[in-house]
Amino acid sequence: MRPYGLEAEQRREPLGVGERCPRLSWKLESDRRGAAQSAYQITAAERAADLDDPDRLVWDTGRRSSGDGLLVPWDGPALRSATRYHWRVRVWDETGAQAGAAQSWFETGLLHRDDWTAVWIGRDPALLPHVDPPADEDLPSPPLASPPLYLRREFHLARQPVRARLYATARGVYEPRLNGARVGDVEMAPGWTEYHRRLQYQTYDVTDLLRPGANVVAAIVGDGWWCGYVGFDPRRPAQHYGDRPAFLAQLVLDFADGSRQVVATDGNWTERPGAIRAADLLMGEYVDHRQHVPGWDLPGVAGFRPVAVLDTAPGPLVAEPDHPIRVTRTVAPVEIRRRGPGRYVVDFGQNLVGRVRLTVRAATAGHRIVLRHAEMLADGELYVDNLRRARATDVYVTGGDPVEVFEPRFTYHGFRYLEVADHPGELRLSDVVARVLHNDTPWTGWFECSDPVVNQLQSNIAWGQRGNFVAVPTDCPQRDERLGWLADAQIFAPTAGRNADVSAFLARWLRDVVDGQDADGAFRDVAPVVTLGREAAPAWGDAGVIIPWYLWRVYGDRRVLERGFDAMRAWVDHVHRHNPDLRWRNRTGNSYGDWLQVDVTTRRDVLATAYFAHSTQLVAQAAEVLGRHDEAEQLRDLHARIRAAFVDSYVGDDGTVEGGTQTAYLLALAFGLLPQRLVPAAVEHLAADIEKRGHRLTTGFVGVALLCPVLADHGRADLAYALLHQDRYPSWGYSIRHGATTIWERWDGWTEHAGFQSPAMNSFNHYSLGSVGDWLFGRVAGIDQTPSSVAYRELLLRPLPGGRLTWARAEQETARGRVACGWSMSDGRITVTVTVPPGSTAVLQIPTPDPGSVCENDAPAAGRPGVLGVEPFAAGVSLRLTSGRYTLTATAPDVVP
Ligand code: RAM
Repeated sequence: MRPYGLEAEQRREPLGVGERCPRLSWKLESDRRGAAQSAYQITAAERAADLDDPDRLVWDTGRRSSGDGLLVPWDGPALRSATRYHWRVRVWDETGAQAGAAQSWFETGLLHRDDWTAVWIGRDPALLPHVDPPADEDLPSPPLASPPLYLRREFHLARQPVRARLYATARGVYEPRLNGARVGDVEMAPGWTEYHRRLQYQTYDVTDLLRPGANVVAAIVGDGWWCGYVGFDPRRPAQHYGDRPAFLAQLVLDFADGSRQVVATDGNWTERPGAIRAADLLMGEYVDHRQHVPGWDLPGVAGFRPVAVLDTAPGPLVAEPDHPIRVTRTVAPVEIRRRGPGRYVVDFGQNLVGRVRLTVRAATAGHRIVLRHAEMLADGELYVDNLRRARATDVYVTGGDPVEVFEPRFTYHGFRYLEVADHPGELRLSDVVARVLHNDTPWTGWFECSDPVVNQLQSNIAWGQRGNFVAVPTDCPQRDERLGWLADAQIFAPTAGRNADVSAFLARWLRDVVDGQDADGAFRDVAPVVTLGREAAPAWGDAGVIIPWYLWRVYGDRRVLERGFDAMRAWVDHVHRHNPDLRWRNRTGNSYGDWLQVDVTTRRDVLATAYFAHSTQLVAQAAEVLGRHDEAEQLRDLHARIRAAFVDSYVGDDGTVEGGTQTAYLLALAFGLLPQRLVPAAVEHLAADIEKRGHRLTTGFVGVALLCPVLADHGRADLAYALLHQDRYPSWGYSIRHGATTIWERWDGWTEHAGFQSPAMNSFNHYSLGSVGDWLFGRVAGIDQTPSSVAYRELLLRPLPGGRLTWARAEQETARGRVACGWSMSDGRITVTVTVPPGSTAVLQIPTPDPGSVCENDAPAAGRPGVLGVEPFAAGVSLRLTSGRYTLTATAPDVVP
């Protein structure tokens, strides 16, 4: 058994950790059945070599009895700023024998206020009227503010530093540079947070970019979320944050003799506009290569003007705590069509989020190429109506070089199609490539099955996640919105956590959610808060309870509960205070109901009250985890009373739920609101509604997540599969049949009978309706955990053969290690293969009509190593397993297609 995947604060070898007591984690792997950790020891030192010298350790936990390697908080001496700590973990196995060891490092950021000497710099306000953006019909209207800043500072080094770090951030978005080279690979830094409360700085290792003699540290700074267009607010967002971009950075150089030199932003920096004449997240970027100053970020360049010091207080700086935005892959075009002289439509074959890189050859200077982006085509031309005010247009003016490469920096678009207009020559497939960007959350999940349509669904879900985990979890990436809508995030979080490690990303965004909470305890519909100032709607505000609970359950992140608990509690108290009769009818904000449901209307008070009960129950559970037993007791009592009120007001003696919609039943069943005796009848009513509609759904954002799970958990897997395989409108399959490569916002985004939905709200890349992804992993393949398990400590493996599928399998890199579950059926046998990581146990339920038929290698399963028990359960056999890999077979179940 050996530890691997070592992380500090949920990231591998992070630079610039801001936590005073960072938490260390590792995973385990072993081929041996029953392998488990019984103890660990962590040692840490400032030099890797010192890990072997007990006298030079800065921290030694000694041998600690524990089965977990999950988020162990540093409890050694106080950490120093800007210091690398190497650490090693050693583990002992279940027999008490010493097993493997592994090592890693993390580096602290600037932990103290007075570590910062930098001040905010920007363009001298007196110069602003003299640097107009270019007048061009393809620029956004109303015109953007002044062009991005090109900032530089020359300095001299007597010798080579042994270590150099750049700590930087912007009011705006920035790209750092050193001696003519780009620093790092982070895009759209510093990301988007509730800037008035927290502004993230990034840390870069720049040791290799420096040299003795003259050096230049530089940056380009654009408007970004700080002062560009954000959301659907038509105002320039000076109203949100500020009216002009600014930059703050500190280059810290350490020399072999222990001395230190700091180059920080101050009045000695200089500035001028450069090739990027305008840049905006929604509108696009305008680059005039003729304005490029060669070598502008190298020593000895003239023509720059002094900057102004805009602010001497650094502000609420925090170290970036999660994976930054990066370009994670490129996508080549599948087709280019010429639509007129110099005008081409490029198809990338995939709705994606990022921007294009265009290579232009041998154009004369001053040639103006216009790039527009769209998700869909109409009659072979870009369909851009649904982008609303987002112009998503990039302009590149050639500089006359033999080969020029254009890629915008400070904008991103959601698109599958690109129009290149006024291209000077023949546009070839190799001249253009799409660059995909998003927060670089490590990919941790893989699902596959025998049906290509379901695999396409999984692919669409994954692309929706990539495209919308950009700075914050956004609703959509293309139109003038891109906001951190709370319901979308809570509905999709369980699916997101299957595909990728979203622990640090969501925990960071939750701070924005909490920052947006008002004094009465109400969250807002979006975080960071822009435009939408009212209290959040039911199922929207509840994200502030559901997501922390989710991060605890799936990642074992207790700190997120500790820090979030008061806010969670305040939210439930807020709803309670305004709804003393326990039906949530007051203070429902914009009450969106079951948003974008079809053909039906789920009653808002039914949905709201169900969510009130659900959130109250989760806060009670969180209180229990945190040892706040009295509060837990009160909340359990409140939950029981809300549940009684729900039944009293909305549930009939025959198991009907008020309104009779699929979502009304799903909420009542999923949240456990019905008396047990009424559950079978409620399931029948739900099933009858689906059947009467010819196996079609009516659910919107809220209900859809519950649809397949509730059906499968109540003996109607046949209907869950019928919905999964449905390809008539409305269904997932319908969009796929019509070429969808992402999840659409609306079931009727485009239909044969009505064409495009209203362009006022019609995104083709919205992940909410893709929340079924959790069920693909959790039931179709079968990876789940028992209700009391945390971070997959006790797996619940429940493969569910059904529908057209002959096999399915999933793998997940969990916080403890690799989990796998898959099944296949042939020749009257079902074969199930599972992987249980060291330290975990599993309850594996194999559906089979013949409990005695379960074998491994032709031997009865009972008595095989690692098999702790075999018992019949309703539809098959339940096995208790220790860690290890298993391949079991049994008589195949009868599956009604
Ligand atoms: C839309 C957003 C989002 C949804 C809200 C209610 O504008 O796209 O997805 O949560 O409305």
